[in-house]
Amino acid sequence: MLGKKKLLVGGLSALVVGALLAGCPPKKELKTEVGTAEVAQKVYVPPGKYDEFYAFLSGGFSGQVSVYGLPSGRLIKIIKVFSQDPETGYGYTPETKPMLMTSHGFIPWDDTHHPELSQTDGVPDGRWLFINANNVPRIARIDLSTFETTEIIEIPNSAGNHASPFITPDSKYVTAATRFSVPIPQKDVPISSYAENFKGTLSFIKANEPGKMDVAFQILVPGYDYDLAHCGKGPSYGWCFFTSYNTEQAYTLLEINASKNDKDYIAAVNWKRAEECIAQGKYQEIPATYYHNYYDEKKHMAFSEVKKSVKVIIPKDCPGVMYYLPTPKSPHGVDVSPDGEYIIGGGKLATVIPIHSFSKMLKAIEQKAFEKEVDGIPVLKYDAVLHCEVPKPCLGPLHTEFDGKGFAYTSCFVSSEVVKYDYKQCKVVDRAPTYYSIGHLMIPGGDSAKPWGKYLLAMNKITKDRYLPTGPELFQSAQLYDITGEKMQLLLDFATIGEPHYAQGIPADIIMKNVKKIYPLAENEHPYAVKAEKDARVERKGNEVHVYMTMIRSHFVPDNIEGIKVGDTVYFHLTNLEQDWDIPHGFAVKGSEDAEILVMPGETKTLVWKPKAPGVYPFYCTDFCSALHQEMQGYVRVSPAGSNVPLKYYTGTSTAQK
Ligand code: K7E
Ligand code: CUA
Repeated sequence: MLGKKKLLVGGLSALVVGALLAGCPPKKELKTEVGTAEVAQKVYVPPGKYDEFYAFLSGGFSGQVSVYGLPSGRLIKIIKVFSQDPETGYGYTPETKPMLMTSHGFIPWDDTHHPELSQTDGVPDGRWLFINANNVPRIARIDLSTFETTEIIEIPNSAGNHASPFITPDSKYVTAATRFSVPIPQKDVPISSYAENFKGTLSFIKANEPGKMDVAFQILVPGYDYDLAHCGKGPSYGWCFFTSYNTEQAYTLLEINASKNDKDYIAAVNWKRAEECIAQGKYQEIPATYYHNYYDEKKHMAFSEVKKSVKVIIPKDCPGVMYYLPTPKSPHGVDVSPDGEYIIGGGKLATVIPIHSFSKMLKAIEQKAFEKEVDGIPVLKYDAVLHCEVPKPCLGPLHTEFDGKGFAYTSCFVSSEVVKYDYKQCKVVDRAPTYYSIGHLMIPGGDSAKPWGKYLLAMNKITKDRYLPTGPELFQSAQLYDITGEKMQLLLDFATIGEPHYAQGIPADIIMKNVKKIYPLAENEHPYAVKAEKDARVERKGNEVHVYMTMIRSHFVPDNIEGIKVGDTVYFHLTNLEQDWDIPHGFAVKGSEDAEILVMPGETKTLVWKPKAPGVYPFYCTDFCSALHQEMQGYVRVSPAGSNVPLKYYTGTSTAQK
């Protein structure tokens, strides 16, 4: 750990330096420790040489995103998104709390399923990662130069934002849809009035301008469960496809009542047509309250705005905006081939994998090959849109990715395997077991127009006997396969954080070249920033005390503060004056009810503290920043309410006080 930090050991003797380093041997010693130089060579792998890809895995119920290097499977980062993070103070500090504001108030948690990289011309471009929140419907944008969440938009008229945030090839929109149909707008009705009162929405969210995410429009649809999505590309550009189940419209014991129909639907939405209808005024503006939160990287602060209405298209008022494609048995995943022609459904209860043809779909629409209409939405004839059913693939097919060489790979939950097939010929060519119960799978670029197609990552729900037991809960895992040959080859498995659902992968160099190393201090516009130690100060405004504090290896200014009183609210505004890569400082004060904060070079963050009893309280740096990190500490003296101890503060000698 110390190897990468700059050591400030000035005039200390070699012996003292040695002692300071005890427990944190520099890299050279580490190599000898693990054995021969050869072994050490294998342990030390230069980034971008050995790890060819970044993999972004959703955290499921952790609410975050975890980042791994592939093919090593090494965890390199947890990106905080929808859950408060005590490691950094995300969601605790006044700067970041607005990010988690919603129409339901401050929400410190959510359930993330589907990361989706931004694309240019159908290819992941490494600018942003989007991810959905299921429970309180939201979509977040993560900036991949900082690996920080910079924007969150709430989705109104929605519940269970699962078919989200799948992207159009130009990053114009990301999708959102209701997994749970609900009364729209919400009202107090009997649950048994489901068929009459419950509806779904398919939403298109503007995604290509940072800081300007917004609900472009929603389509009001029959009250089914809309499950997953993927958008068309190439010839099918302008369309997005959403699976639905529960066309039975059951509202209790769905495992039986929503599994009756032989086929449910994939909804094919023509969003170009929707744009025309919006332009022609064929929509209703419906009142809806929802939050849009964004992070200003210069002010180092998040802001919220409340939106009040949304444009809703009723399908019968906008003919041609959508069609239903019958698809066997409660489909789950829907995936579009790199050439944009094939739409593969994952019938989780089906015994076949149904593949629809986009060109056949267009022809069927032209010839009006409809079997019926639901609420103004034509249902196309199954045979008229079907390319083929892949025979005897596996049990419980869920999700599909592509290798760019004409093969599709589908995860099969029930039979715990990946099946590889030629999707034009509809012929299975290989299968590989997974350990166990695979959900999603991911090939870098595997849902895009140009898959990189070298590795396949399986994300498994169950590990059973594969790892050391850890009490009642055994974690989830991922497995990496080499898919360059005819046969898939299992390379390794590794533990995951939370329960990853989907993932995205991208070549390392695309991201590496844009990674930000510091926040320039000169650009820091935080209202409580101080850019030099001489400007550090403490100001009282009634019961509020604002501490403008700096941090640099290895001290705080000021590091002694007196004249704080019980009943005060103390705001420690910390600016990290460092301008070197990877030198954060942390801050914690005894008795603080919030998490610590970690302040990046050039950044300002605030910790709020309400001391409850007189005494002297220590504070310290929490991040091992130099050999003298343990010296990076200070004291606050707290006096009784109403005492007349004057406010003073200093660092160094007590004569430096004001
Ligand atoms: Cu299949 Cu939420 Cu995409 Cu889990 S979902 S696996
Ligand atoms: Cu600063 Cu440790």
